[in-house]
Amino acid sequence: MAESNGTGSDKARALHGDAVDATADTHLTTNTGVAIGDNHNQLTAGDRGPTVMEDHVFREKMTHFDHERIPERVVHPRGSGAHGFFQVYEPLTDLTCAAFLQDPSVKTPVFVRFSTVVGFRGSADTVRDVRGFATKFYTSDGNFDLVGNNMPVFFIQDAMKFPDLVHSIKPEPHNEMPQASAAHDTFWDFASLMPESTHMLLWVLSDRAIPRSYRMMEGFGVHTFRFVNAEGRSRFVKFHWKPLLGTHSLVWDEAQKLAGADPDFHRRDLWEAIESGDFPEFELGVQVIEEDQADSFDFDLLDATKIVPEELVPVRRVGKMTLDRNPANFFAETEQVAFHPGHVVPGIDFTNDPLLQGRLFSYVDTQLIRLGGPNFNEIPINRPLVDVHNNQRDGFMRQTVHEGRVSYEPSSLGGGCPMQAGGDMRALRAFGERMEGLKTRTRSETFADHFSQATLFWNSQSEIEKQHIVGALHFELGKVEHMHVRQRVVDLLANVDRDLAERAAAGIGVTEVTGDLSYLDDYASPKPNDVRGAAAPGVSRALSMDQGDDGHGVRTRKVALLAADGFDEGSLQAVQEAITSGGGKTMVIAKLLGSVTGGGGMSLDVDKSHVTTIGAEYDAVFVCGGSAVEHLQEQDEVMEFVRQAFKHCKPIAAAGSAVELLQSIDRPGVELADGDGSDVTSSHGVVTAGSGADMAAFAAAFVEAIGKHRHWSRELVGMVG
Ligand code: HDE
Repeated sequence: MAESNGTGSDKARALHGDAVDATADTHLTTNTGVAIGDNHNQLTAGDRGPTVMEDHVFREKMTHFDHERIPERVVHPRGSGAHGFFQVYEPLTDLTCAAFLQDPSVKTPVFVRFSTVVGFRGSADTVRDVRGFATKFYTSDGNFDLVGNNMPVFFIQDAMKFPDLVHSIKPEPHNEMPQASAAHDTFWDFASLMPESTHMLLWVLSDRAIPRSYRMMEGFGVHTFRFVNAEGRSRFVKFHWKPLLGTHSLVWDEAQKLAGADPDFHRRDLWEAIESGDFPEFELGVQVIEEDQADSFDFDLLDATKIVPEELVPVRRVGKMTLDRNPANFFAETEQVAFHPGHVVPGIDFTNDPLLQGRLFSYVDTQLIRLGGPNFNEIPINRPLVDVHNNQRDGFMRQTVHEGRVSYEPSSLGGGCPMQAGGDMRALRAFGERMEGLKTRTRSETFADHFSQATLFWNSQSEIEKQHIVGALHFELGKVEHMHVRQRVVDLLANVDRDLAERAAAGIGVTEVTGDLSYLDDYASPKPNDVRGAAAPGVSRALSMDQGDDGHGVRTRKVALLAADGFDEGSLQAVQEAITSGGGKTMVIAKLLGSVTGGGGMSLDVDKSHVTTIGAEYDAVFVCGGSAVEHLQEQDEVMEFVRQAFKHCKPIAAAGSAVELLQSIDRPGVELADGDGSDVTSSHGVVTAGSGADMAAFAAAFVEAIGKHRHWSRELVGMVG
């Protein structure tokens, strides 16, 4: 067996065989390698005459261009990829024989593609949506794809409903609107007729659906899988990814603004982080469940609308993935990568989750149309690092040249090779699960509790998170034209929590909250069970993102320094020093590009002008002091920048004369330091200091405020709405 003992660059080396330096110092050629003398003019009959048929150089160029596009993914078309590697912390031999989970010294190369689900390939990154989190591990036993999402549950229980779900959420077929949004009639019509979607709806309405960064979101395998060890012993497993930068989100208003100002916000964030050496890291977590333990749960492990609460089965962190290299070519790698939940390796196996079972069909099928035939695993990004030997032959675009006359097995002519892996060899062998029952098209009764975990999720949210969910409902349902659909959603939600339903109803003109689901009878919709899960819903802390200071400080955070000529150098330098030494980044923003000069003559390069950036692109704002304040106060863009930062609950800092600028923003309830004094004051994430204060202490207080990500107290006490 070939042992992968390499690093993420193994895949780079493997890809390198196909790589071409696009700017090599050479001349243009045709696809057959013949030098092209003129790349500007067609071959014509006379210099003002028509093109002659003979011009095969033109035809080759134009034909290739005309065929450049391949179909985008039917779901998840918009995505961004990155290379990296994975290392297990300690051998997991007792749980699984998967080769990449045995040896902590082995770095298994990976390629990850993050995505939104609904929007087209050119849609904005920051829309409200589930995020795909798909990882291809190039292991020494072949490729393992963990094709997950950033939410642990799904809308439906059976793959049979997937085309309906996707048709309902995609732009409506008559006018192809809206783009990349669930906020329209067909989605909520469908969802309210599918009560099994309720739990997932709450996740999608939560801020998890508008992540701050791909680097700051969790990932989940969603389905229950199996770990199988060398003795053939099986246990259930749920896969998790835990971002080392913590789980953080944008706020809705900011997400909408970013969709306009920088539709590539998440793609750029990922790209720039990797380029600057801030490699995103995620720990792989597993929840391992013994078969008999599963029987004691009040939900069915095969039901993808359910989580296994972390309080019930803790997540064990078993290894770490580091993304350390950007793709060299978007199309070749990110667009052509083909994931498939069926790509498992010995030691990992499926369960009978009917959603997973359906996916096992869909992914290969979709690659056949998207990548044009059955040879897509020969595309460099999809090729395993180990050799491929089988008797599959031919088909469009076959690359491999199989030598010899044998393409069948068994054969004596080929010396019996390639043969089946023998009993003592590492090979895929389906776990021998005992099966019995009638062939039937029915939903198991154990799938019928659609609300308990939705209630658990709601109860586990902080008040601010609840407010955001209600706000999202007002937006989503506010866009729904049919009143009876709004009413149905409210009644569905009343089965989760009365308060939730009433708060939702209040913003969308629904006056009565009944909780009556009898309308489902008219549509043969799957009925929820009358009997809720036996355990009381309670609270699961892991479901809330709002856990106070997450201890990640300013690492990789982007801080705007609003500057103008005459800025105070001492406070600016203290802030710059504190942020960069904590691993954050500062960006100087001024009215015009070029440079600004400080009160003491210091020159500062301007990174962005107000024409090219908006406040939503930064995690925090520092307003420069000194005589710069007089200029800054006159600039509408500056005042708007600070107002937006306040509204989005971001940390804001100002010292000395800049405190005056904050005063003019007029936020009653926020305490500000006396600009002429020597105190440092932190109030609702606004950090101010007098000109006589210790600037290092001021900068440290700002860093602490940034570490908290957002200061929701502003929303809680009604300073912003
Ligand atoms: Fe997918 N899904 N999916 N899905 N999915 C695809 O495959 C499908 C589901 C997920 O970055 C498609 O190559 C069915 C759950 C990701 O390339 C397609 C069902 C989860 C990606 C497909 C589901 C996912 C896809 C479209 C219900 C989380 C993007 C293009 C039974 C666990 C992968 C493609 C990438 C992509 C089918 C539900 C994750 C059509 C039938 C649940 C991350 O095959």
